[in-house]
Amino acid sequence: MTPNLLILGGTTEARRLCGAAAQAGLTGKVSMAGRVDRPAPQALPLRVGGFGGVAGLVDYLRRNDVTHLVDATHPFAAQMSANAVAACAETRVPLLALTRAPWQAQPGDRWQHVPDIAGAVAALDGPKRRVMLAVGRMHLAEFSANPQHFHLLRLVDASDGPLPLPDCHAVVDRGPFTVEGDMALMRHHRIAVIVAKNAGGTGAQAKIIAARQLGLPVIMIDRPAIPPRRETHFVDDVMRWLGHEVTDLGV
Ligand code: 3Y8
Ligand code: NAP
Repeated sequence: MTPNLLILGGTTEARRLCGAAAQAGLTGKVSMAGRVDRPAPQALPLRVGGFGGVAGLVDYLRRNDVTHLVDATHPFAAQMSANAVAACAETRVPLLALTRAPWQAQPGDRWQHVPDIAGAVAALDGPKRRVMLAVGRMHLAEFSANPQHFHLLRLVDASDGPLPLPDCHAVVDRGPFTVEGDMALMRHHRIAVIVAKNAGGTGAQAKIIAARQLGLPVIMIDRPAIPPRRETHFVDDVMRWLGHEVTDLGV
């Protein structure tokens, strides 16, 4: 059966998979939620916006004769991933997740693991500190529980309204980031602690290496639970799963 692929995207790995699939001449689309103003260009046609829950995704899969679903979303996109498991169980469309291993603490890392955003907020209770919040925009308001801190924020898009934190500075930038750039940012703003999601992969890893080199503590937010599904960390595995013999895909 000639694959008709749907990739749930929004990550570096999803973009690379789109490149491999396009290079192999496969038919398919990549999907994003529409969280940012200008999504990065993708090598497959892009659809943007929610599907409308599990039922909406079931309907989409059927109406578009999707033969294979690859969930290449970010590990914190737990709702999307759970919906994909449920929709593929209902439609029997084969599902494969393209994921990246969580970061593991290395010698020199000063990590404090917390289970979720609320745990990160609680870990910041205490006297004024200079905090780098490298967790995006969607959960900023939760950190207003500690207004005494200075917060350095990094956002993909400039905020269209006042930020929910009284003493903060927002850097508008999208990854992948560099260690040198993140070390300079931390030094310039005299950062004392970094808050990070355990995204894994390389696109957000610069701040973790920068913190290690500067000897700074990291409040590391562990990943949310996702229902079990078939997974791989490798684009080549996905291409083989799609019945495409892997050549030198150069990705
Ligand atoms: C819309 C689509 C590529 C993909 C790039 C990766 C790497 C750079 C690092 C920091 C951490 C953060 C954030 C981050 C990274 C990659 C990858 C990754 C973290 C884009 C993109 C979309 C989003 C959504 C955005 C979230 C936000 C999270 C910023 C594209 C650029 C913090 C996650 O303003 C908002 O509403 C932003 C929302 C979800 C998390 C949040 O809570 O705010 N990603 N990021 C996707 C969609 O609409 O479906 O334009 O590429 C993709 C990327 N962001 O092509 O190389 O693969 O993870 N994204 C985190 O990891 O903590 C930044 O600053 O150090
Ligand atoms: P989420 O909380 O798991 O999803 C919430 C809802 O957003 C989903 O139920 C779905 O709406 C819609 N959605 C999410 N991803 C989608 C996609 N790829 N295509 C179409 N609809 C999607 O997801 P999130 O954490 O907001 O992440 C949204 C997007 O940003 C994902 O593409 C993810 O890969 C990317 N991203 C997220 C993070 C992060 O830190 N969360 C980091 C980097 C990139 P319906 O129920 O209506 O279908």
